Amino acid sequence: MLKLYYATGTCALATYMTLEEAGADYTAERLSFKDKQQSSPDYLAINPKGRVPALVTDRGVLTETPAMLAYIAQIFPKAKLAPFDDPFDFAQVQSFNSYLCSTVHINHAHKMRGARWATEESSFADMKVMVPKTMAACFALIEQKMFKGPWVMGDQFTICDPYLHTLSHWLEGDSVDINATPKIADHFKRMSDRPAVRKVMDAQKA
Ligand SMILES: N[C@@H](CCC(=O)N[C@@H](CS)C(=O)NCC(=O)O)C(=O)O
Repeated sequence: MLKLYYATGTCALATYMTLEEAGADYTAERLSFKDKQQSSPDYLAINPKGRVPALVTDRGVLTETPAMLAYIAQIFPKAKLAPFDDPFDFAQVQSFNSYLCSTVHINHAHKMRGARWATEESSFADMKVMVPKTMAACFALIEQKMFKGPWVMGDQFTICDPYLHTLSHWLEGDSVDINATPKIADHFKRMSDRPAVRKVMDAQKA
């Protein structure tokens, strides 16, 4: 059985929601960032990167959200979470998720994780100032150039949707008004009503 390691409010929720959408048989274990469980020897033995998500499979541990989402879509083909029959369409899915992973997520991380890139307090403060600007710019680009509607990739719900929804949750804390991007605001509402998403959000509160 699959086992997901996650933490509340993190990018790992995209994988959690995707497991639910796929109807997967899995367990989920929550780590406490407050207690720095992601850096504990036990967890580092599972994921030496010290980050969530990590997905334990019968073939070994997977990390990196875009890889995990594509894996889940492939092992649960009946859920039709990615267009594997069309190389170009699937490349667009990967392109979108790679942008979230490599650009949007990294911009957001400059608010809390400045110590990854600098040592001076003034550098941390400077990085934090940029977060509302860089996040707003990324979401404006997604809204205007990438989001097809009604789902990210058009009519078909894909692994891009839980991932976008997860990062959309960060906007308020990053002082970005989601209503400045009406298509993404509407996507956020529709995603929030999905049973899979509700289940994951409720599990976080438990
Ligand atoms: N590229 C990774 C990023 C994973 C990542 O940075 N996760 C954050 C939570 S959103 C984390 O575990 N942070 C803990 C830390 O930095 O100590 C992915 O997309 O899966």
